[in-house]
Amino acid sequence: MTAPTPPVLPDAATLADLRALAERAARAAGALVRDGRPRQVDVSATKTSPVDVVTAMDLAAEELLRRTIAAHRPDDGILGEEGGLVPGTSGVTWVVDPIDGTVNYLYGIPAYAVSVAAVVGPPTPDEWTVVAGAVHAVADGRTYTAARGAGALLDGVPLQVNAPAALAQSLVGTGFGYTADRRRGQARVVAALLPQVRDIRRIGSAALDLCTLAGGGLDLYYERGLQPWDLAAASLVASEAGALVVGLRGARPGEAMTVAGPEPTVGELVRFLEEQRADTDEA
Ligand code: LIP
Repeated sequence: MTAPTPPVLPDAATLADLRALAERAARAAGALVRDGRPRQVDVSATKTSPVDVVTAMDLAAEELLRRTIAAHRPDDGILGEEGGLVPGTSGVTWVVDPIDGTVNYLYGIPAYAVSVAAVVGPPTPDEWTVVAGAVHAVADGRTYTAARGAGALLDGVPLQVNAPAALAQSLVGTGFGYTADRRRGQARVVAALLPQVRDIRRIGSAALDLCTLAGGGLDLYYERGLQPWDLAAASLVASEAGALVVGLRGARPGEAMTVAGPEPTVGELVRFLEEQRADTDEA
């Protein structure tokens, strides 16, 4: 089987423009989410289960993201959690999550983010290359950004992951799905891991998990079940901050499993997760 042709990356100036637009759009949608949050947030709909919720603000924020991006780059495609894929003709597609951490937003827990990524190549997670992104932490107003080969920043300050610690000294972030079958398997894996690490943190937003890792607030992160929009921008922030972001058994990071952290400890976690068959819903 021939190796896939590496994508043609945009030049440095274009990457900087994409990064700036990602930040502008994420901040604009973040202001709407923050200032427009009613005292009582109502559920507009549910998706994969009664606890996988959509709010009116998810829909409004995604619409603002789409308008902001289209105003500056009308030929680009846009894939959003709520509105799906609107293909483009430029070779650039935007992958957006209007509120990552929707349950936290619903409950008023200050850990939710707007995620905006620019990818090149086919608009499918197994084939695209993330080239720029921004994750805006709505509650504290901070914004993580990255461009491929140009580093990761938090409000303009460079980010660097922690030096690798032994697994037993590592603070590990993770998350859990919305269905009982998936959570049963995830409970099995986290129960086996917990005695072997410093501690576990469950922030409730994959985008903030990966950005927290990028800034040294976590040593490692893993999660099964991430959607492309949860992962796209923050995976670039983490990798540009020095993390390896992978799947299991040589796979790309994605829905089956995403693991992130510095070498060599991330390799220890990958081997543990492979032994636990953590990329299945086996109880
Ligand atoms: C969330 C993820 C989080 C995961 C939650 C949920 P959402 O995305 O960011 O890591 O543990 O179950 O999937 O649904 O808030 O966009």
